[in-house]
Amino acid sequence: MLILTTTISALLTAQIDSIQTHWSFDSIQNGMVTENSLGLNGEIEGATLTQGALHGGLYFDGVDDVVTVNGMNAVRKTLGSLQEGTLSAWFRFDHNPGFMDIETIFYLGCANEFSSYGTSVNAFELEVGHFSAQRRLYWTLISTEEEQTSVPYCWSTTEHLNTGKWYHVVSTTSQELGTRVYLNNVEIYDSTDLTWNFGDESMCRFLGDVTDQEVLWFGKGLWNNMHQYYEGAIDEVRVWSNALSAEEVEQEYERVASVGALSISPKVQDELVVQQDVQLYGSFDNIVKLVLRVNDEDVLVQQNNSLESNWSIIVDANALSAGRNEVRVRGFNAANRIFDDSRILIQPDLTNDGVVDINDVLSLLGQWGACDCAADFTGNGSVEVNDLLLLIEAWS
Ligand SMILES: [Ca+2]
Ligand SMILES: [Ca+2]
Ligand SMILES: [Ca+2]
Repeated sequence: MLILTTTISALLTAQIDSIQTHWSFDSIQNGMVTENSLGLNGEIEGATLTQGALHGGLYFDGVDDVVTVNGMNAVRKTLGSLQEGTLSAWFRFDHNPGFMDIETIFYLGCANEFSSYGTSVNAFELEVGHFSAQRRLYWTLISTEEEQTSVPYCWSTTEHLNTGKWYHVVSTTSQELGTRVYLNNVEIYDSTDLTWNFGDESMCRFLGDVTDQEVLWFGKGLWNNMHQYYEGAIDEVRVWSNALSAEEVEQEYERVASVGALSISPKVQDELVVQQDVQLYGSFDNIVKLVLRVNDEDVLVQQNNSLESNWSIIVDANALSAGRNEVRVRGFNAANRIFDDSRILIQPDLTNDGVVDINDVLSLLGQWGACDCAADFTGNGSVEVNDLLLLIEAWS
């Protein structure tokens, strides 16, 4: 036990020492997002606070929103000098890039100079899209020496990613191990899920390889001879000065993926007799998507952008069958983990004609006795006097 504890604390210490920067995007203060380890704070233009992968994140509108890191001298002396390291980010892009269209998550490079291909002349950029690449994710180093633009290093995902969905990407690079890429905590390899467009996995290239470090942006990049803006959300961007191990990548993933909670308010009874639409409500934490499920079928799916700790949702009476319905409210976090709670909603209108009357009583009497049927409102396996009492109480 002692050895284990010592090992864990040694690992933690090693990890903390290696952290360079962390943009949590948890809050915006005076138009700025703070970066606590090196003070590489970002100036917000347009981007707004939204529910991110871990608590607050930034939403970019795809028109003119960007975050620009202040203090490029500090950037150049720290991140900009790294020859080895790790980049990690959570993102959700909401726009499917067209031809010569990109969605840039992270950009370090020149501010306004274009190559003959219409790209930046000098940059390291993490983006979705490319020439006609559509929804593939790229991590690309573009380098121009005098007249010659070259791309020494560029990987992309082989598969297209999806709009409206959160992803976690990590790219590590070191002289010893070359480059390793993880998507949602799964290492992806060349020739199956990863494509090396330029360079290969044995190569080590990092931010120190960008020769022209004029700007560090989130949500903006250079492509097609213009500035291009990101539409969607970005959160928890981190850069380390060393290549994280697979275990450390997992820790970073779990730091976000393990967080979430959802419950229906204890004020809502366990079993409710309902004839009309009913509002369920409760509290939650770190939920990006809410799903209302009635009897194992999803009847409502909605993205959550709110950072409030309370939620509410209307259950449409038409979604309920006669008798007992299991109504489950499921919250998904950015890693697609589910946090949920449920109630039983009892619809007493057995004849499904919008009123509870003598016909429902007759229907109930017709199912009297042991049965697994709609009229067993109490769910005890038989239709008897308690079920009749519930029906009479709901008489309209
Ligand atoms: Ca965050
Ligand atoms: Ca009826
Ligand atoms: Ca019963």
